[in-house]
Amino acid sequence: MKADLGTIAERLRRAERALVVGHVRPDGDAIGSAAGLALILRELGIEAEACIPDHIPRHYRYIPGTSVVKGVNELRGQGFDTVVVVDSSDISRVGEAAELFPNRPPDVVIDHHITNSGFGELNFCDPNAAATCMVIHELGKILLPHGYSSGIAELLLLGIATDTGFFRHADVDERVFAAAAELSRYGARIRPIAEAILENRTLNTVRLLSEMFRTLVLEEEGRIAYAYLAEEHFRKCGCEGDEAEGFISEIMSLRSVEVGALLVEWPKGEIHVSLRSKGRVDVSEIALALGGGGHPRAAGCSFKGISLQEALELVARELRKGLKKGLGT
Ligand SMILES: [Mn+2]
Repeated sequence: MKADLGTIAERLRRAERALVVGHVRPDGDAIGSAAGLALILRELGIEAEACIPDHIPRHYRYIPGTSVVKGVNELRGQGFDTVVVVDSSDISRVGEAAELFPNRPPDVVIDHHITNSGFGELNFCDPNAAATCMVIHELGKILLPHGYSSGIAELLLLGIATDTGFFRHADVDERVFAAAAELSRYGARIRPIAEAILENRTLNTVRLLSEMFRTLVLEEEGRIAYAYLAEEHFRKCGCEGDEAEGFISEIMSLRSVEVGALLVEWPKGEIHVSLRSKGRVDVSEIALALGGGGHPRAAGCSFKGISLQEALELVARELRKGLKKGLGT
């Protein structure tokens, strides 16, 4: 059932051992909201763990508070009386972490994806929130009215900064700046976050980026752009799959582009697609048509068992349809 943050705060205060879970292929918002909420609960004297059910890209580890996050295997066999799932639109997003709370729904779901299915006992989803960390901050103010540590504040700022493309996206409004100001007052610093996320590429990663641009295709006077990275590109450059993170925004940095896609084949046999729009095209619809999901300006989907070439054709076709619809032609 739907619940307000006051009801959720009441429920969380009754927890003794809590688990906070983010999603597979984690981003800054998943990591920041899982780790941030777990640490807020610890400040309340609750035994709380944060779980990310997947590999955490190396650059997030530069933010000190992320060290609290554990993998699924480290948490097996432990009982939790309260399970919270954050930043995930449906239960499949938590991957193997679902094995930590078998045969029951999570007690609380906190999210900002418009497609959230409401799979918890208590659900709070605010599609107008620029990040799940925005919601965690509101909840944190209810749970800890006298404020919380700079470490927690920095984790929440990480999620807000990364989900808004460092305060660039259209959903950056007064609420976002007000939250950032409050977190800053609690001691959060944007500089270490910017350094960890934006200024942390290795030379190999930059070489991988130039490989990506070699595969770039532009259509419709450059309004559609898509590129790919095959597993061979990663091997050739000595890179891991997560090192292509943020590359989609390099495609979107092209002036002409309205809608863009990046297909990443990693590991071999899996293709992960990032979709972005500057506003006129709704990429959540494109993602949905391809079996994925997300937001109107940032979405994604995955393929298994088809070739990169086949995936490129499927994606290109939906991009063309999406552009037509978006331009009203
Ligand atoms: Mn998010």
